[in-house]
Amino acid sequence: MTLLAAKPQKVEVFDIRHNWTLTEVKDLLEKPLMDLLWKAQSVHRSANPGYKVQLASLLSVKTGGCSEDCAYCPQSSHNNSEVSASAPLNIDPVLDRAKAAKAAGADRFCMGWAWREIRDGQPFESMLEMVRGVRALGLEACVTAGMLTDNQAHRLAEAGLTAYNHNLDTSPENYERIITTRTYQDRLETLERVRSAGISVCCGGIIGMGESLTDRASLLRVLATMNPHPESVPINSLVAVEGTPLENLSSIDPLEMVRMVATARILMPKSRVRLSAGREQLGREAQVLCLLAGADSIFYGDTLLTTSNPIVEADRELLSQAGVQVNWDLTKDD
Ligand code: SAM
Ligand code: DTB
Ligand code: SF4
Repeated sequence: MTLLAAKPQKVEVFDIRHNWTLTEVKDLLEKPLMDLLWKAQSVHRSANPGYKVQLASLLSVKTGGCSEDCAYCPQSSHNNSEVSASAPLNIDPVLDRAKAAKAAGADRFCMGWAWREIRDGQPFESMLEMVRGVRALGLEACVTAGMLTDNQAHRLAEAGLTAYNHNLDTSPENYERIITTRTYQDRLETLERVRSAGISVCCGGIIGMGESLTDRASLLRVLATMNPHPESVPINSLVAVEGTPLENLSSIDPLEMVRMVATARILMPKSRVRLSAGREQLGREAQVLCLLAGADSIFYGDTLLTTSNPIVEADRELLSQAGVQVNWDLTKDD
């Protein structure tokens, strides 16, 4: 008779919860850093084994001249940055950029329009064509273009759109200090339309805009009490652009980014937590700590929308030094 050794039970160290309280989130954000990192690591390794990092490339299809008054944004016509309104890119140049992103190893191609909302008409038809083209290349496609209608969301879904990015940016309490031309509720309703159309939700925010720790906790609580959680959660730190009302804010302490990422990972174990704008200010070691804390996606490519991002060679080196896998065999399907 052969005795079989008892199979070790896999211990799950995470819960998918949608009832996080503000106090719980604040307690996580304020934990001793070593304890926070340990917890985030345990959750991440258990929920997403394999340390795979998704590479998302960004392209601004329609730049500048936006009617919203987002205080951080160089593309708002209310601000006096050097970014001016330009005509949208045509379909072919966008698809050429998508091909180049694929050749450089990107998994997802994200396209941005500096619009308050999508309007029906030729630019929207072109957006649909771009989505179909990106998908035909075998890349995930993401669009960020402001508010949309149910019908537009369904048409984007039909075109094969993988995800729609629409950020909450900050807490409900801090929101009116940052944007006055649309409400938090408008944003939540846009996200609901995206979700109902069967498109993955990409939703996160920005730190370093003068918000309190409670504001950061409150933003994370709104995200983590969504059911389901957003499939992607971009965590940006403010890129303070000259000519915007926030131009004089100083950079955050990089460890605050680490804390934000770690807390997002614990709250939303299976979401992709994307280390987004502001990586140039973070430095190599802080970025590695963010990966350790559970960041499993980055924006990859020399530019974000209108500002710069680390060059791809530097990112390749960073990821290889960190020993994480980039993502040609991704198993997540967000
Ligand atoms: N107009 C669309 C919208 O607002 O949804 C799409 C483009 S908008 C530029 C996308 C997101 O980029 C914003 O919601 C914000 O979170 C982020 N963002 C814009 N400017 C930024 C900055 N200077 N620093 C950090 N994040 C920024
Ligand atoms: C997100 O959360 N960050 C990206 C993407 N989604 C669209 C945009 C960052 C923009 C940073 C400022 C700029 O380059 O204009
Ligand atoms: Fe317009 Fe989006 Fe910039 Fe706000 S963040 S000003 S909506 S482009």
